[in-house]
Amino acid sequence: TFNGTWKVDRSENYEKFMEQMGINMVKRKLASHDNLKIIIEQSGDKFQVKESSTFRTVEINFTLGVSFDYSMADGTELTGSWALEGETLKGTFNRKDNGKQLLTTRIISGDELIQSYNYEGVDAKRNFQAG
Ligand code: MYR
Repeated sequence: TFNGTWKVDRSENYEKFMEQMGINMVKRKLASHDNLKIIIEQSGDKFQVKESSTFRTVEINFTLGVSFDYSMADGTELTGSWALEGETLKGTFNRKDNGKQLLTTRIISGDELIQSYNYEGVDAKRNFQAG
């Protein structure tokens, strides 16, 4: 289950990923220490995600397989959906400004939640711990 409170512990290649996303250096520096916390509550195919960070607090509600809009902390807008494939949540999103695809996954591995990100050939990963 993905349910729980997850706090980011460490990131791999996240700055390169943000750079590929076109996020400027000042914002990248801030975002690499964003203390991101997500609280996930799944019930059936419906998810509620409460996201909080040094930037903002937002609540996102979505249903597996159903497209929704999501604004990134810097205002970049995405549209897309999550699907469950086996034990892996797979997110397929497109930027509204340029149509390019952002792929992301969430898996539980041991006591961590690992989220991967891919945009235009650059992969990154963030590991979250229960907290
Ligand atoms: C959620 O399930 O948390 C809401 C939907 C998330 C959409 C995809 C998240 C990608 C976030 C990318 C952050 C990028 C910083 C450059």
